[in-house]
Amino acid sequence: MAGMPGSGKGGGMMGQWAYAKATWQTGLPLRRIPALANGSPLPGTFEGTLVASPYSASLIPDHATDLWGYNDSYPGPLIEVYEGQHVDIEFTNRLGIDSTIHWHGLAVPADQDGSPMDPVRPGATRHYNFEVPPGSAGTYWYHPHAHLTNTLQVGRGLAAPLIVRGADDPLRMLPELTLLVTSLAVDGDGRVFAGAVARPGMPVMMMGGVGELLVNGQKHPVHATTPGATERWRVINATPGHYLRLQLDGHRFAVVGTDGGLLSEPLPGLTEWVLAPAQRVEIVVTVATQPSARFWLRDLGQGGWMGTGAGAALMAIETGAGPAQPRVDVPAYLRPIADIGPASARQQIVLSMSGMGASGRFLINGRSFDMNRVDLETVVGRVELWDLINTTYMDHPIHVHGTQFQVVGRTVRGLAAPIPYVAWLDTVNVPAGETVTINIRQPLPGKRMFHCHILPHEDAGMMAVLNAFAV
Ligand SMILES: [Cu+2]
Repeated sequence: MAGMPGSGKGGGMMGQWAYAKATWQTGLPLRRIPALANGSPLPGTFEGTLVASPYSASLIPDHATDLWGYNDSYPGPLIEVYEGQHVDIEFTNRLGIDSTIHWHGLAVPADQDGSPMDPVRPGATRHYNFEVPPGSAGTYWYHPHAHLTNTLQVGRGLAAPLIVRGADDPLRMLPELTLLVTSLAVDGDGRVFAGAVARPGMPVMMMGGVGELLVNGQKHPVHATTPGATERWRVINATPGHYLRLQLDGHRFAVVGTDGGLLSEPLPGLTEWVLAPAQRVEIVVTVATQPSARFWLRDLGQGGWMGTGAGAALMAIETGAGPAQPRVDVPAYLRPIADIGPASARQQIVLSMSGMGASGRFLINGRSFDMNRVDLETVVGRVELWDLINTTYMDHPIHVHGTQFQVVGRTVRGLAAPIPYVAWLDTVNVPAGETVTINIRQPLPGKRMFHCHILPHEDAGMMAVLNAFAV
């Protein structure tokens, strides 16, 4: 499969994947994603307006590209809120098909979480209202969660960052970058390659691997910094299904946070980090002290079905003129992460596939998604062990709505593998043939989706309904 998706070479059974790739402008200064304005004068409230609509974007020289965006931007506006704040987002859908906004990773009430059960019809407006949960400071994102069309909607540009800030941030002294990674297949005339976003059937298994990897909507942007600077980067994998294996040329970095915010202690000295589709990571980087140096943030490629195989450059970092910044040490201790166990119930979630080619389906516990069926039941607040059992030959990043969970076990070829650190996640990669065990609880009542976040897999059935009962 190496080099096949988006390689631009036609012919053979994979000819349907060929498109004449656009020549992107590269080397532009890294764009900072503009923040959505808060329309409320009250400090405890955030009020904003989002409109999802088709619009004409300038992505490649001399051609317009028809994207779908929030407020005509790619990526959509950054929402920055505070723990405990009341959020009121007025959302208008001008896409011509049902849409929603899902607040990925935040424990908001089920009827405010943009599930496919609550579609916003074409032309309609609704308000999303929720409190930002205490203790949720971290890096999130928002995107549509409409029935059967998520690959289309996210793949056409509907994705944006959401940052929750807390009152007490041990890393507040560091300058920050938010890096939202998307993939987009655009041809030489500026058109979005339809095969990458809208084709049902067999190709859905590979859709996530099609297209250019972009950072904040740019190909190979340049982040200008200063020699020796220590920075905090929030990286969001907003691709429809591409695993990122992040590496920084000649540098080690510390991971300080995951989906649900900071770790208890930094993981220093890392050379790479795999970020599954929909996951986030916060890293602290101290760049080289030499002036006028240039190096790259790369995706090394995960191989297999959903990766690029070969590595791809994402963003250049330039140190510029000196003098070198003084060294900044990351605190050895960041915040407490409570052990949410012990569990009082256990559930099995089996991931499988049926059929091949255009009739192939992706299944959870033997069934394809039906929003009129409840697949799993829980009780609000009850801690459960979930065994996520992947019987397929592909990895699946499993996302559970409405909560953050902790990985407590992993089984590789029948043997238990160690879990090296405790972290809050809302999306966990379940490697092919392996079992991942999580500790999980739903803090709020209602029906929640859980699903594979390779969006073509989700659209092809790998999603189920969890109902949490209040007691
Ligand atoms: Cu999957």
